[in-house]
Amino acid sequence: MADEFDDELDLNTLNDDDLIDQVHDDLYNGMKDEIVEATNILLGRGWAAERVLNEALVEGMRIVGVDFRDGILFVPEVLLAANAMKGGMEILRPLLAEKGVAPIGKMVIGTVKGDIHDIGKNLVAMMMEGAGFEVIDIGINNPVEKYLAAIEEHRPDILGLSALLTTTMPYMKVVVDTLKEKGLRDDYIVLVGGAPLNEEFGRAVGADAYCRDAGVAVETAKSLIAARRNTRAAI
Ligand code: B1M
Repeated sequence: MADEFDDELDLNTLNDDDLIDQVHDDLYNGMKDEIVEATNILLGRGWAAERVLNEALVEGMRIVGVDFRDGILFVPEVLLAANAMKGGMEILRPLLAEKGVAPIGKMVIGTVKGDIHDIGKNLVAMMMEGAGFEVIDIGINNPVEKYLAAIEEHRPDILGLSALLTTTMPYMKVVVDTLKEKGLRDDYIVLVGGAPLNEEFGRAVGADAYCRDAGVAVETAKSLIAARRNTRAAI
């Protein structure tokens, strides 16, 4: 009698190209155990951690991000994909740290004072990590002092602010204005997001950009960091 597990795909039997395609599919479907297994197989075949990260995991999450942006995937699926990605990242992180592979950028992110919503922020943090950023998540209900302490400690490229309430979103301006008062505003790319915000609000509080969702946050972060580095290189 055929065992029900006979039909399961043995990832070890796939060649590298097929295994990478499978990783993209498994990420898309939020299959954490398979991602962990494939990550270990690729490393076992002599792939460098950075190559596994970029070709397997980051590329897979890029596809997830595109379909999330286009309304093909929804929040629960993206959370599952991000969770699966984390499984692979847990294996790769110490290897990448050993080799000193630089993240493509660093972000401090937190929900503003008075606001305890964190599902969207967590999703942004996970997608940013998936895209190769180092993310320092300072949690919820953050007064401006918490943001200041975090940027002083971690020196990020990006400060991300999240708010879900119409009563807390104005606090983003307090944070940006405090950065200005302290002469720190131009040291950081400030990105804001949250369901009640829009482009106009982002401009009004003095952010560099409003991000409609986690996919947009990743793309915006990448392009603003690249633009900033090009400007610095030209000076
Ligand atoms: Co609250 N809540 N809630 N809530 N809650 C809303 C936001 C609300 C719209 C519900 C409603 O009335 N229809 C309403 C706000 C109304 C308003 O302000 N006009 C509301 C309210 C009123 C409240 C309380 C005041 C209720 C009460 O106690 N009377 C209270 C406030 C507590 C507080 O914060 N002080 C409250 C509490 C809660 C729970 C604790 C029960 C829970 C939060 C659990 C948690 O987060 N751990 C909760 C929830 C779950 C919601 C809803 C249902 C869902 C929010 C969510 O997680 N969405 C929400 C109604 C709704 O939005 N449908 C609601 C999914 C998430 C993935 O989307 O957060 O928008 P979102 O994030 C997106 C983008 O916005 C963007 O990317 C994310 C991913 O694509 N984004 C960023 C977000 N942050 C970003 C940061 C960036 C970039 C992009 O930085 C770079």
